[in-house]
Amino acid sequence: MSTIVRPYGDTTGDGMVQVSFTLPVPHSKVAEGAAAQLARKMGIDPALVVHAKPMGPDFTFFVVYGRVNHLVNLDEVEVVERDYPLLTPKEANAAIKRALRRRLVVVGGCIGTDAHTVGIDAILNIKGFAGEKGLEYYRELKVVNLGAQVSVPELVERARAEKADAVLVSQVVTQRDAHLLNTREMSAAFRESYPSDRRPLLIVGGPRFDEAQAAELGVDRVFSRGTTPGEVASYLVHRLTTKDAVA
Ligand code: B12
Repeated sequence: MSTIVRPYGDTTGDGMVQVSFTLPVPHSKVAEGAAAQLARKMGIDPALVVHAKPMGPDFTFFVVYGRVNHLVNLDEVEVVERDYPLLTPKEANAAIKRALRRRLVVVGGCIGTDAHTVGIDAILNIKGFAGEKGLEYYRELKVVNLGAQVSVPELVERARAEKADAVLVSQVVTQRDAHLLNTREMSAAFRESYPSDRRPLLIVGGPRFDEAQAAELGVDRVFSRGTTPGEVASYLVHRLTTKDAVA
């Protein structure tokens, strides 16, 4: 397989892409021209405005279809690969029992003003996600789900009270980088309140996080869209029951 690729539209390697955006301009010929100009500046040439819809009196939504001339080198793509084995719930339970001789405690919730609980519930609640049961299903995991809009002091206090091994935080709203600011506030609060060798594992998740951002956010791991409970359980087991796990 070639490591140099281009987008596929009508024929292999023709470079065709489709983008959508909104401009703060009432719908008109000028607005459509502006959309085409923006697309050309983005490297789409020729750029065809295939859809334009007024969004109220002052805005227009566009879909533009056209050719990009850029190439992508797969060898230069950087991603965070899973560096731990995927376990079944049975294997995860057995590993926890063997290593800890007690249940592993997980405290989770949405911090800040974020009320999008569907994501954290998909990971924690027994009903799970994508055909996998959530962490509540694991016999050797004790799950404390604090739900929506948990303040950072409240999260730290509850983590201490429960003697949490891991804290799982969800952030879905990204307006004004709220997810990044809240995560940094949370990780700083845990560092302040625990000696470094006693701090629980800090895990953050949400659809718009970049998995490569863990270090700069001060957390141990970032999970993004499409995460399944089994991946999270396997990571917890790897980090909290394996002596050679990378810190
Ligand atoms: C459902 C929903 C709501 C519901 C939430 C109900 C609930 N109890 O959660 C309600 C109606 C309350 C709502 C309200 C709002 N919403 Co809303 N909402 C959505 C919607 C449609 C779906 C989100 C969802 O449930 N996804 C399904 C779950 C399973 O996916 P997920 O969250 O990505 O989770 C997965 C992974 O990310 C990961 N994950 C997530 N968290 C964690 C945590 C850990 C520890 C781990 C390991 C993994 C993990 O695992 C999950 C499973 O794979 C999205 C749009 C969309 N299609 O995504 C908008 C969306 C998120 N909402 C949005 C907005 C703006 C709002 C409001 C501000 C609207 C308003 N003006 O009032 C309010 C904010 C309320 C608040 N205080 O937070 C915007 C956010 C934009 C942005 N850039 O920030 C979105 C993107 C819609 C949009 N396109 O504008 N919303």
